[in-house]
Order: sequence, then C-alpha cells, then structure tokens
Amino acid sequence: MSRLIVVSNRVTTPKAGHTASGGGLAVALHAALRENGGIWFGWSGEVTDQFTGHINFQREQGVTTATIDLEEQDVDEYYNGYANRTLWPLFHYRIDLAEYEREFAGGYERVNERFADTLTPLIDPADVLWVQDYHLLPLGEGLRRRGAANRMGFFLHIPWPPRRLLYTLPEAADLVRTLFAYDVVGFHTQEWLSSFEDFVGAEMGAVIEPDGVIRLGDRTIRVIVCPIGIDAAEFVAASKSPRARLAHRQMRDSAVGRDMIIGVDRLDYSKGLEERFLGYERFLRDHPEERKEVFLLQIAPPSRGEVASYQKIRAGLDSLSGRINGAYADLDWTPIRYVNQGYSRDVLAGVYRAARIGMVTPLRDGMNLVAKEYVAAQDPDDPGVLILSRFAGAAAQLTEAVLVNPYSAEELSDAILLALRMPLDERQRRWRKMMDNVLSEDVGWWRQRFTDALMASEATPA
Ligand code: ADQ
Repeated sequence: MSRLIVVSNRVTTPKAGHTASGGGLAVALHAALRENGGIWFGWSGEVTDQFTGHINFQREQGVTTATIDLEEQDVDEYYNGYANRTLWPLFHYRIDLAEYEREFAGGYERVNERFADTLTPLIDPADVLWVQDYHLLPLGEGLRRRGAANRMGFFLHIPWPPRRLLYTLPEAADLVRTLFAYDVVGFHTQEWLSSFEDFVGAEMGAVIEPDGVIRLGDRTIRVIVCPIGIDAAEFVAASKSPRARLAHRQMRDSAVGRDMIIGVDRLDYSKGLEERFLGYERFLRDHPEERKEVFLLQIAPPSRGEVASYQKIRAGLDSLSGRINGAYADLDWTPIRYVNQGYSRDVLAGVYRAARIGMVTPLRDGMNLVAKEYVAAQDPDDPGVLILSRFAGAAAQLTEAVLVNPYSAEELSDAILLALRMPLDERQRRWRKMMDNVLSEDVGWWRQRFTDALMASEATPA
C-alpha cells in the first residue's frame, strides 16, 4: 500500500475535547494517514524572522506531522491576503469584498513555492499526495516542476464560483491552469464541479469528456463530486456523553419551556448571520403571539480578526443583536442570546440536541458541517427541525430539511413558524432520511471515495 501525504495550510491534531473548527476533518485525515503510515505536511501556525525551510517532525498516534514556520510577510500576503481577502470572498460570490493586490498574488506564489521546496525531498516515488483547499491550488504544479511523478489529488472545501465572477480575478486562467497538474480534483457538489467545467471549457479551451475526464493540452484530469461528511458515529457518541447530557439539561433548564433555535457558525460573512438575525426579527414582528415562546441562541466564535471585512461583520452583528434585543426583550425574556465563544464537541452536541430548530443559513457554503452535526445530535424520538440554506452544499444531500433562500427575511420567518408547528411524525420522517445520509456518507466514506478515485487514476507525470 502506498504511503499517503496530506498537505494543507494548517496541520491540526485531533485532541479530546478540542474546540478547534474542522475537528472532523482532522480526525478523518488522521485515520487515513494512520492506515497508510502517512505524513501530514503544512504550516505550523508559527511565525519566524527568516524562512529557513526547517521542518519540524512530530509523531503522534501513528501519524507523522511535518510543519514549517512562515515569515510575517508570508502570513500577511498569503494567508490574510490572497487566501482570505482575495480567494475566499471571490469563491463565495462576494466580488464586492475581494481585494486584488499584486502583493497578495506574489506572496501566495512565494509560499506555495516554499511548500514545494520543503516538501519535495520528503516525497518517495511510490507516495500518493492529497492537497487540501484554496490556499494551495498551485502546489501540485510546483511539485511537478521539481520532478514529482506521483499520483496527486486536490480537494476544494469551498464553492467554485460561476465563470463570470471568477473572471474578475486578474490571474484567473493562470491559476486555474495549475490545477491540471493534479490527477484528480474533487468538489463537494455537482454545482461547484459544473462551474469549474464551465470556466475551463469556455475560458481556457479545455475539452470536457464523459465521466469527469477533462483535457487541456497534454494534461488530463478527472473531476469528481465527493461531498464531505462528519464523523457521525463519534458525534452520536458525543451527544450521549456525560458533558453533552449536562449541557443538554442546562440548556433545557434555562429555556424554561421555550423552544430554542440554535445557530453555530464561525463569525464569517458567508454564513448569513445578519440575514438570519433579520429573518428572526421578521418572525418576532409578524408573530407577536410566538414571541416569548422561542429564543435564538447564536454561537459564533470570531475568526480571521485581522481582516477588515471580518471586523465589520462582527461590529454589524453586535449592533443588530443589540437592536433586536432592545426592541423586543422583556424582564423575563431575551430574544437573542449571542455568544462569541468556542465549545467542545461534547457540549455542542448537547446544545444541538436541546434545540427544537437548527438554523443553518449561509449565503454560500462549500458544504456546511454544522447542518450534519445538528442532525446527528438529535433524539430519534423527538427530533428537531433543520432549516437549511439552498446555497449550502449540504442542501444537495439533506433534501428533507426545510430549505430556504437565506436572503429572504420572509422565507426565514415562514420557515421558523413551519418548524415550530411541525407535527412529530413529520419531524421523525424528515430526520430519519437526513440521518441515513449523515451516517452512510460520513467522513470516512468521503476520504475513501476520494482516495479510491486517486488510486484508480493513471499518474500523469510532469
Ligand atoms: P467552515 O467554513 O469552517 O469549513 P463548517 O463546515 O460549518 O464551516 O465547519 C465548521 C466546524 O467548526 C464545525 O465542525 C463546527 O462544529 C465547528 N464550530 C463552529 N463554531 C464552533 C464553536 N463555537 N465551538 C466549537 N466548534 C465550532 C469549510 C467550508 C465548509 C465545509 C468545511 C469542510 O467553508 O463549507 O463544510 O470546510 O469541507
């Protein structure tokens, strides 16, 4: 069996009771790496004065992590710059927020070259490489230039934007061309994959063949739809843990008979938090009789605080939640409980279980794992209702959710009312179908599906 090398921007190790986001991904990748005696390569998260290319190896639970430190300028231009101020907004359809600075593009290229330089000596001819996400689009091309003839795959965790939006990026075609260095490229949904085909077909003259084969010049890649899941068994177990039970009881006690609506999201403009608050406000305004029967608990730990658009969204939410609470709160009732903290998975699972409604309403989301976690944590005898944005990748699988357009306050308000009134048998029927999907297409399934496609591909060396 070949050794697997996973590469991602950050290397994270799963720890019991951790609060870091992407925990499920870390667990899944660790499992794959353990099976194949693999390496996980990426940035340590640390900053150094002068980049040396020194690799820090660590071995934990059968997995080797190999990390490098970056310079401050790298972090500014590559991570806070090109990744989070250029590609992230653009790929989430927010060209109004995307910043196109040559410095950022230069820093992105430099760091991808640094990754390629330091990784190349670690690669054996039989290794299989799997590169993760938008931070490292051109890495495969850099490795090929240095002679790597290995099987290489790339997975994109965020949406692929429509052709006309992507074209606003000055170096779009050059950047997208680098993806043809891989053998397999994976997306969460058919929609993202189709947008990719549309771009490379219409703007770059690539030839789209049946079965996901795409040719560009002398390069051939395979594109696949490979939706990520959660570690469902672990999450179900977490929802029954003593900490989850305690959190569940505390939430129920503090709800004093009211129905809880839960939202859990990184504080990010793509998650539709302002629109969610406005939809909830609309519900309160239009249904005075329901007011004290519900409350919204929104958990949103701050992320990417060095980027101005994130400071802005944070300030916007502070003021919006304050305004709504100011307008509607009473001595014995606060309509929105807004919390900016991270919680352990056990506690989150208990909180999800206590919520009558899970509200997951991103404006755009590659997949959205919170939707799946909410489903996995429910009590089968008395499950809650998932309200899910049509614009999350998860909507392609969780078709039994109450699907909404997150831009419409009216639709959100209607969905809340529908969910509150939904009879038990309908809740159970919808939940069962969603749960079947969450259990069968879990994170292990995702990883297997991708690595199978990669192993079945012909390595197409440089
Ligand atoms: P994210 O944008 O981070 O991931 P998501 O898929 O929802 O979005 O995952 C967030 C994770 O963070 C979840 O596991 C959630 O439980 C956790 N989390 C959020 N708030 C938390 C809190 N307060 N405390 C503890 N944990 C918290 C990106 C893409 C997604 C895609 C994933 C995986 O944007 O679309 O689903 O990668 O591919």
